[in-house]
Amino acid sequence: MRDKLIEICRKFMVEGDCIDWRQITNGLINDSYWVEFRKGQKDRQFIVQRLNISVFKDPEKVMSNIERITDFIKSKYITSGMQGSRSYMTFYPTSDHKYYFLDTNDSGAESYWRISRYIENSIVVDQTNDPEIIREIGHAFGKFQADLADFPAETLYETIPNFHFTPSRYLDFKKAIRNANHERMAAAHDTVEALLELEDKACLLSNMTLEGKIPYRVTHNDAKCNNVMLDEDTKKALCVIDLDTVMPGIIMHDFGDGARYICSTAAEDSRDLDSVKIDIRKFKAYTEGFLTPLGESLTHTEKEYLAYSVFVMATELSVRFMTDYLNGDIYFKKTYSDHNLARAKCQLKLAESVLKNLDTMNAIVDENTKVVMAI
Ligand code: GN1
Ligand code: MG
Repeated sequence: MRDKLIEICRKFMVEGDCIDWRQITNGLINDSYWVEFRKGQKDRQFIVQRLNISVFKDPEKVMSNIERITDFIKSKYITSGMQGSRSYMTFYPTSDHKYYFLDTNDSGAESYWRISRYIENSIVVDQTNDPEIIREIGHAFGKFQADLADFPAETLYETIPNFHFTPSRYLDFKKAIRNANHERMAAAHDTVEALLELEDKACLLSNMTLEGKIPYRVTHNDAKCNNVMLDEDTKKALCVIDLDTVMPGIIMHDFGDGARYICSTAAEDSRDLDSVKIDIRKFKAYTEGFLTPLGESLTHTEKEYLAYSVFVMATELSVRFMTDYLNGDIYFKKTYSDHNLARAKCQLKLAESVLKNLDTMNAIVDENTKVVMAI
């Protein structure tokens, strides 16, 4: 792999010797690597990624969105005197001025590669009990939406059509149920039934967008806590990464997705289902962080359904994991055979816990929002 990484980095005009590299394993879609090069006295670190082109079918559009968004965010930081800061991503072009390199192997298979600057002295967390870190991560995603509030959302490409349109996730799910093999269907039976029961409740927000009841914003659409780089020493949030799915969306996509991941008592794929619940203390910290940059711009409807979106996003993820399990694991990376089944069960358990705690969660949202406009 090292030789391949060096070959790719040369396409992006990286000079010097590769002195270290490792694979980054917390993403479930793309292949990611950290590499370090030394030239003279200077060491430089990069993130090298191979895009999953069965998921991102048009990598040029993905990179076009990312380029425009990073430029937009960067110009805000430069205007406020923070040039060269660790607050925005930097992608490197190839010698022919493209932000990706198309590699074709001997058998004709295509890979799209890109490289970005590694943000020095930074870490990500996958799970934490520290409310300060949770608040920081919530704040980073809220600020990401606030920074892009004046970006023309309609000019972005839809890199994965219907990504968070829950009814279309249910359609895929039902197709998978029809085609599943007997053994997998038997193992999944109770969870499948429970998810089908929840369909109307889970599709509520998507249906409201069709009726024009929820405004579109530019959203990240993959607000997992490991997509926020934190300063290694201070644990302050530096930069939101993984911009492949940045598209027009609703505030609930990021709020709900981020909360279902970081405010759970357990990991996303925990098999100890009795331990899986929404953690109210974590939810409070996350909500405070997320809504500080956005709270005053929320509509009544957004405010009303923010806590509910944690249920929607956990159910949607459960449906997506279950669909993949029934399809024979063709989408998400896995580390053991029924990993997607475990993920689906865990997210369902979390969704049920959110429904039971909605009143408390709504009260926390209320404390952190001032409504100044209504639609
Ligand atoms: C995928 O690759 P990663 O971990 O950033 C997925 C998200 C899911 C997430 C679940 C493009 O994100 O939608 O929420 O796994 N990304 C895509 O952990 O499908
Ligand atoms: Mg991602």
